[in-house]
Amino acid sequence: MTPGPNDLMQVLPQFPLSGTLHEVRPYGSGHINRTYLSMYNDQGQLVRYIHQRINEQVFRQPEQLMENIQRVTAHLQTKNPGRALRLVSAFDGRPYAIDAEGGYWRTYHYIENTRACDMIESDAQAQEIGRAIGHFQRQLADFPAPPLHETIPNFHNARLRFQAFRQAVHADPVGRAASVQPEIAWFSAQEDRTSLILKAVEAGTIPVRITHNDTKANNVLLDQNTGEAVCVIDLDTVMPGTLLYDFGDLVRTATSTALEDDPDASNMEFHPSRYRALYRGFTEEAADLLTPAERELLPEAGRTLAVIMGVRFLTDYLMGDTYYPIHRPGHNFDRARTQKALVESMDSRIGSSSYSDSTTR
Ligand code: ADP
Ligand code: GN1
Ligand code: MG
Repeated sequence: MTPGPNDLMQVLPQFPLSGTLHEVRPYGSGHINRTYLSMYNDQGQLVRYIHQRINEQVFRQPEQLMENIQRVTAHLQTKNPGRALRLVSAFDGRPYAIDAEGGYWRTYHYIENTRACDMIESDAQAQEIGRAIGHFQRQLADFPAPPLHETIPNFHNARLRFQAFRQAVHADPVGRAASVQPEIAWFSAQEDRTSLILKAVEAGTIPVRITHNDTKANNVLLDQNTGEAVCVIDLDTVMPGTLLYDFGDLVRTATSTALEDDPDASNMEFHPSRYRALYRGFTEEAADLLTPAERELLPEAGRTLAVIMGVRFLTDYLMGDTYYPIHRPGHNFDRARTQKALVESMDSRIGSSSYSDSTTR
């Protein structure tokens, strides 16, 4: 048996898991939660689970968060039992367990024969991922009251993200602002355009629905053999939002030609045929949900999310890397630069006004 970290080893006995523990290891490339894979031997059968330590710096109300996830997974189970995330409740019936330091842990059944792609490799994959998120939207369209908790208030609020960015530039707590002036100037110039969707939400011209809010490509698991989308994961930010943000984060991550943290931003371009495939997949499922006002803003969505994420990465760089984990100096700055390069590539291919007509035909 390979021992895991102490805090995880403490909570495993609180869950009804099958058989004897064989191995535990860190898993996946998510930024926010600490994720582990465990393998159990149940009378010769391998049974796997995913365990996650909830990041309480990011999710301040873990019990509310888990209430949301319990409700959402239960709802998705009624729609498609074979293809929805399944929580394992603790012996005491709660959807989480607490370790000796007060840390919250949850357990999911591992979804076998799937993989999460950090970078999309084909138009077919982009189409599948678009379809999966469109389908997810449909499945949540009849989600029953009461409303879900807002696990991160104002998560995609461009105005507040730019405000935090300006404060970071001004405070410059680790003395990095002087060396990144061109990027500060470039992102600062994006604020008005990046606020278009927010303004439409505030004006009530586009509807607030239940959305995923973190639809980066690696949050859709694909069948290892067929490439078909099997399951949408990472449900921490499922809460009221706009479908445009979900489509936008798909565009940001599924139409890019480089990893989000590529140290050479010149590798990052917008890939038009991936966009067309993604749009096809998404609208195959979600076309009849879209209102005319949402359709009109859909072409702004990818650009909006890429700028918002770039601003968040650059803010974190300026603040001394307190939110996103980094694995090398300048990691967050590299992430910000790829987002800038992606937007510049979108603009240069399509013209700065819109990439709707030229890309969806
Ligand atoms: P984070 O919020 O840190 O991104 P995720 O919930 O996305 O955490 O999980 C991190 C990674 O773990 C995913 O990208 C995926 O590779 C893997 N993963 C999570 N849940 C499952 C599951 N139920 N089955 C298989 N793999 C999973
Ligand atoms: C985080 O959890 P993960 O790695 O899927 C972040 C997203 C960012 C993304 C950038 C709760 O997503 O908003 O787009 O990193 N999630 C949270 O890679 O902040
Ligand atoms: Mg994730």
